[in-house]
Amino acid sequence: MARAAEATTVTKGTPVGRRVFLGMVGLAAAGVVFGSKAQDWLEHALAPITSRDGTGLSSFLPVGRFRIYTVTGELPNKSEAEYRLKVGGHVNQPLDLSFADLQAMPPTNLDKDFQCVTGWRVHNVKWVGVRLGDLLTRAGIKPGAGGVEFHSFDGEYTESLTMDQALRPDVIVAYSMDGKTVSSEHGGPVRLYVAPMYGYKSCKWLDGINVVQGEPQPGYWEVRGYDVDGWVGKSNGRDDTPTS
Ligand SMILES: Nc1nc2c(c(=O)[nH]1)N[C@H]1C(S)=C(S)[C@@H](COP(=O)(O)O)O[C@H]1N2
Ligand SMILES: [Mo]
Repeated sequence: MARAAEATTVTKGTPVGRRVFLGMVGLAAAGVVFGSKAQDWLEHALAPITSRDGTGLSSFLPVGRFRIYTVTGELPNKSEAEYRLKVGGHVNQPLDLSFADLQAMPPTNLDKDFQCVTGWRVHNVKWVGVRLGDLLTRAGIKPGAGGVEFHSFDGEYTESLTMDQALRPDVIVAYSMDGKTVSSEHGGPVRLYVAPMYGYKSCKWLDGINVVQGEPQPGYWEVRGYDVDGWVGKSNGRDDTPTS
């Protein structure tokens, strides 16, 4: 049962790190001084430390639309200027791309839902990015490539897709969300967005794409019991209506 799997993984979640927590307490004080705008931001920022669920930390407070998850307890931060994305492994031409390089490629827009396996869903998020398939084509997939592994600059999170999944038109390397560069809390400046699958497939703070021969390694939550094929409505024992 999905419930049992979630209950098991809860104990393995990592709370927000002490450093981040203390930083937010400092900002709480600032919120008192600077008024409601800072306070709004703060509620949003503090929300992740208020509770935990199956794939991360979440909140009983209204936190706007998304819950912010980070398995390391940190929110890594990279500017657009310092950001790099490496595409390598079983390819003809490894790539080392800047944020501007990504923006110079043909953009793909997806207006779609974002659904976490723990049950929350955000409707109609406006994503812009580069098709993962376009990046892989640019790098040149060598014969025998079976899948793709993703790495995060949080140093811990990983994900994977089969090659068939990776080449779908609704899988993008996203640099914009709801009209702005993907924010640090949402895994920016660049994250993966796998529209047809649960949120855990959408690796935040993406900095590496590794094409492998044969089967890719299962990702962070997959070694902890979640399905590798994370289709919305058709995995993890859930019966959600899939994203349109
Ligand atoms: N690097 C990293 N990526 C991650 C996660 C994470 O903890 N770390 N959590 C995953 C899960 S379970 C979900 S539901 C989404 C949450 O995205 P959000 O924090 O932007 O709401 O990110 C996914 N990608
Ligand atoms: Mo999730």
